[in-house]
Amino acid sequence: MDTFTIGFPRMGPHRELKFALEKFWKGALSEAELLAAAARVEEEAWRRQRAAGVQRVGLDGTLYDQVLDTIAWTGTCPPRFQHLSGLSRYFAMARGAPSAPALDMSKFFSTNYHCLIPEPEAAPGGTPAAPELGPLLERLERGQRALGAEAAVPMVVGPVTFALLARSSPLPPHEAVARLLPAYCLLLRELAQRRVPELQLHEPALATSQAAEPGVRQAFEAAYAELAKAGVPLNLVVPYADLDEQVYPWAVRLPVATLTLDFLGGGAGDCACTGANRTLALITAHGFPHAERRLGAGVVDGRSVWADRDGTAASILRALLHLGIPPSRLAVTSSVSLQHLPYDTALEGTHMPARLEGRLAFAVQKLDEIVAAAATTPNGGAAAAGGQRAAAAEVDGSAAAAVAALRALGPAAYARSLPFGERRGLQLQTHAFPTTTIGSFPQTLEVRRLRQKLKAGTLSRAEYEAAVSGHIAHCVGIQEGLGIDVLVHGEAERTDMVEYFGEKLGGMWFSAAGWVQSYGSRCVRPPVIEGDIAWQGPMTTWEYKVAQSFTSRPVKGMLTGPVTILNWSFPRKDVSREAQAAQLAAALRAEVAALEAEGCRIIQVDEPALREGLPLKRCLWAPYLAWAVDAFRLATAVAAPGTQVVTHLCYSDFEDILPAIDAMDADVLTIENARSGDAMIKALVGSSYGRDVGPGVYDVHSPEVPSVEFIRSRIRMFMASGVAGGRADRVWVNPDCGLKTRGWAETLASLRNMVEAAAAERVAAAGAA
Ligand code: THG
Ligand code: ZN
Repeated sequence: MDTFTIGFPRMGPHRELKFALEKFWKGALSEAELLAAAARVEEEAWRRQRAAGVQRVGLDGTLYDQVLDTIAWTGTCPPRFQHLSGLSRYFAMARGAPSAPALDMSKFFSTNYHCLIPEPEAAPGGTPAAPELGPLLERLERGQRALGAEAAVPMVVGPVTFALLARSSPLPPHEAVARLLPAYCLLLRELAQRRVPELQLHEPALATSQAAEPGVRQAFEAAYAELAKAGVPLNLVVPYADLDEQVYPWAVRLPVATLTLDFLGGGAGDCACTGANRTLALITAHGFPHAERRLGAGVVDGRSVWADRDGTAASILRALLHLGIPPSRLAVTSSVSLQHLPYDTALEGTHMPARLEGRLAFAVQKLDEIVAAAATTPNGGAAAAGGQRAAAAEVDGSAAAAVAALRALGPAAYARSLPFGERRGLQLQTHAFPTTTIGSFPQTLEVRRLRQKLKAGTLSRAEYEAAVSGHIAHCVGIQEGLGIDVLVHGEAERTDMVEYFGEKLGGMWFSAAGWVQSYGSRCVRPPVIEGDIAWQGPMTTWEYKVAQSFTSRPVKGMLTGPVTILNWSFPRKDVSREAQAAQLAAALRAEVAALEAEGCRIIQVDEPALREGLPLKRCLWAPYLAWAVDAFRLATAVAAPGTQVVTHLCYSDFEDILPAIDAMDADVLTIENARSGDAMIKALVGSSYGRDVGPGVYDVHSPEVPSVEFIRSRIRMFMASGVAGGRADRVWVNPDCGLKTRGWAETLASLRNMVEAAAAERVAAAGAA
């Protein structure tokens, strides 16, 4: 069996590309220096893959995002950037330029990676400009030099996925795709002259429910018929999920040389143990036309950091061999691009605890798994490194007992003791248009240094706490001075909303160097859930108490919800995600109770990642949403009826999961709103949702300070819409989230206007009443 790769971490082992990019943006690095740094990172990654024994290396690499690259090379740059050129245009599309706001960003399928959203229809006349193949061909040349022509495989986002990512397109899919085809055909003509073994076309859209729509099938069939004519062998790569039952039969007949399928992914972060992936079952039921197509078998788990010690990859390959697919027609790869994994476990050095030694596999280790799996024979071979131990034995803890204990809590644990209509009157009463913020305040260099010094041991815990108290006092004082109604402590002690809790909970491990690209130069270090989650004592009560001691106004408790912690972590493989969410929920439930015991009467539990956990297939949404909502309810229902439970959602559109949001039964829903054009307001008004709402009144990420009049117009719009039953005391006035990314000066100016606007509307409403 051959081996190939479909993507690798792009930042470099030490995030070299991140630092080069950020220097370049600051003007401290020339364009040539940036390109040289990027080339070094790419070429090191390719060489590592080849050195591991991979036969064909997908030439992954991007300065920001592969979808942005596709916008650039297909000539579909929107007109507002067309006065720019080259790299300044490229980065302007990602980051914005004066009078040319950046492209929208969105979660890439079911991952925590964000891509930019194309706007191909915005091209003048809808026709793309001339393709710009320079950077792509230059990368290919470097790849061929580094690896030899037979091992260097160019990769691009496929035309249908690219067209469907452009959500606003008014065109039917096949027309949208047809406009892009000339660019792809030109690329193929160029590649035909450059001795490439094949072109990888990544089409995750083929694994979504949308692929079952007739228009999308038509788009795929027309596009691939056209692309096949160029004579370059095509490898159609379909990561992130299995194919729909109706899609599989026609998808395997698309005229490509290799069809690469994901044998492991179902929902986000799903592991093989959930059985959600049906690729093997589809091949068993419908066969695979191996005489005409090679099967790229994505059997090494590209979404999980756990090593394949139970030999899952080999057992899938063995099953394929038994189905009669000859080894010469099988090629082994990862289920999804390895870009979603940290680079190399070896970088952890002595930070890696003995108990995890050999049990984790980051991208470099996954290469060994790919190569080892390719040695599988029908009756053996490729016993996974470490033998045939069952995955269940991999993790300590008594998961089954823990899950049983949670079940034993019974339905009462999932329901507030009074319905909203009865409990709302027992909760905080303020006045019309109460004001608050979403939680974080500016994270200055000084605050970040404090945390670093504590970690490095150059600051004692007492000194650290004294300094953090000072920051909290400052933050509370500012909010009092501004006249905000419900205060927050400002989160000076938190780096990341998941990391902070993960470090305090039992059962989670944090790598030292396990960075994963989130978007552009930004990275996250997702924790590894390695055992049963345990609440080991209060995590946030100290900060709450400090903040409350400085004010007589109510201070909100601030927690990250169970679903978000799960979705931004690497889950364990021996227990379902549902069970892990329930364990996290039980831990957060203890924290909610601890905050209440300290007198906290408003508790916010953020769930920004609720939506990204949705499986790609709509038919799998309901079970996911059921346990996700249950986890939130388990975490929060312990609150007394007089305690107000707030939740906060952002980063995506929630219109299509409103019933689930309603079922969370939070007393207040705050939502990022400014950039979504009030879509959520309209959807809420049209739904049965009847509780308090706090739509962001201004976009925190814009450098402009919103005027009082602007914010008043937002409040009037909310009231006119009839959201929250048109009750002014249930329409909260808050900014969007993300104040931690801003400076104090703009934060103060904006919040001052926000409070003034709420006060003015309050007076106006009282006058009208
Ligand atoms: N935490 C986690 N995942 C997330 C977010 C988060 N995923 C979605 C969204 N938020 C992604 N947004 C960001 C925003 C900023 C950064 C990363 C993801 C960021 N990272 C620093 C960097 O790359 O320099 C990390 C530096 C550090 O922590 O030392 O700025 O909020 N888990
Ligand atoms: Zn948010």
